[in-house]
Amino acid sequence: MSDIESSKSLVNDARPLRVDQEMARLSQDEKSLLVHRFHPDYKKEAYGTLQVGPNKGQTSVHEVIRLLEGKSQLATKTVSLTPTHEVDVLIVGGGGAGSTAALAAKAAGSKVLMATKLRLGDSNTVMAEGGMQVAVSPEDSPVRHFVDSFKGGQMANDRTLLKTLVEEGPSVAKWLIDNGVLFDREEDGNLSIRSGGGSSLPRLLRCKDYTGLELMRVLKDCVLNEEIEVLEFSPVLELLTDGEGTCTGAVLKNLDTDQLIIVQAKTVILSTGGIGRLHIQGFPTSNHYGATGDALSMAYRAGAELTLQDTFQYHPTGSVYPEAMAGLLVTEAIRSVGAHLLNVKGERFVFELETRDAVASAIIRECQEGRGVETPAGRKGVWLDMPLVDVLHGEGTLRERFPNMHRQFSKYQIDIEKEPVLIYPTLHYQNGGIKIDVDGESTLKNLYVAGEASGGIHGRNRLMGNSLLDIIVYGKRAGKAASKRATTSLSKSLSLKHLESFQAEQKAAGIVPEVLSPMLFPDYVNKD
Ligand code: MEZ
Repeated sequence: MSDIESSKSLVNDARPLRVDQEMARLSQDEKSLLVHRFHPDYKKEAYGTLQVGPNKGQTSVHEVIRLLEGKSQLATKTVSLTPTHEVDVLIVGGGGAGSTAALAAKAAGSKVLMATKLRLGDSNTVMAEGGMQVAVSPEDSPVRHFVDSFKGGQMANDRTLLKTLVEEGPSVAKWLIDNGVLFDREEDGNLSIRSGGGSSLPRLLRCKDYTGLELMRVLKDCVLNEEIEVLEFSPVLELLTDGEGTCTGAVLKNLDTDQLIIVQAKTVILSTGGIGRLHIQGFPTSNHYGATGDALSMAYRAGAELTLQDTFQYHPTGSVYPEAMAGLLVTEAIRSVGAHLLNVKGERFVFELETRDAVASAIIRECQEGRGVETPAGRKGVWLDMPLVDVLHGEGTLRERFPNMHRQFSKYQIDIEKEPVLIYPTLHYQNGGIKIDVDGESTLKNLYVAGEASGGIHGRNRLMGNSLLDIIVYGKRAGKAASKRATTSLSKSLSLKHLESFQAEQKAAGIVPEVLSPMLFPDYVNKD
């Protein structure tokens, strides 16, 4: 029997003995020690210092620095800035945050244009599985939600942003339900809620294991029903400013024709999602192909400050086997209903619902210290014992509650009802991003940001389910505020002066850009 098969047998054989096994929780000191030793955010050699721009002198990982200090897609082009579109609010990004912002801006009376790199809905939102945190149960409260998220975020969260997030949770959940989102319900009709890592009470609303897909189904319908104009396959290459610190529009590219599109906008909302496809420190990712951090580089060049740009979330349970599924998300919700994590000897080594930074660190520790399992492709991982869920909750539970997981693995002849799967942390989320205020406005006037591209809400470690909440709460706030500002905004001149200044700063610092930014697609994508 191969090593992998004999290790799997240890997990299968000991399953009945583990049913009632208690696992000690980490003390705050133990957790801090573990994270500082093993979490990728603390790997010094992965980090460098920004030499130009609003965050000059601060650190981030080399991949993000390369992007921020990259070469503009317009660097060698002479661009005519005569507008082809004139709108009140331009929304960049077609996922959950962008769609919500567009709906809010339209409802507030603005002329809205959405532009998206791929198609409406192609985004990380549709890949969100496990749920959305909202304090709706009688025992719960926004205060409790705040405390859990603040502790989870290593107390680095912007308190005002977080307070607003948790307080507006119940009303946005109602808005989603009113618009048609089918959250799971109990037999008595009440909303069904589940636990997540780092939460003191069950607080997750969910739609089986495809919550984001269900949200996006409804949001997309709403955008289409409202007849909001959407330019698909039209990424933004550069923002436009009046040259005096106010955003006035953007330069887009039609991917079919390669033609540039010039949009004059009274306000712009960036909602282009995260950076998973930068594969920071060589990690695989759970993210969508479009997650190349586009907003970060264009906003940075235009003068918007970033915050917490040095911290990333490595979701503890990314698939590592089969190779074709490397990086794919195995939802935390499976651990929240009892699945165990086990090393090569079939031993549990961490309480599975510690915060993600701690669980990911513990898995990395097991693998670094020789207690991981090696896949045929040479990756390391540990077991996630999914069949235990059916033992704990009754046969058929996995199939009923996690149809997406069941289908994904069965494509490769892996039956999650019968055998454990191999997992390892996968790059999942940028904890930081473009600094915003409570209306989503960045430090560049008239430039708003919503969703994962923004930073501050989640501190140094986001709790499960807070990102689906974030995209709706801050999508709405940014849409509303950008629409209001559009009624008073007078700035109309369109220039790329900020880009020229940034390039001059790069030259003075001796930077030779290594990559095109925004990069738009990872370099391994077949663009045909
Ligand atoms: O918020 C998330 O990242 C999430 C719900 C992920 C998951 O494990 O399902």
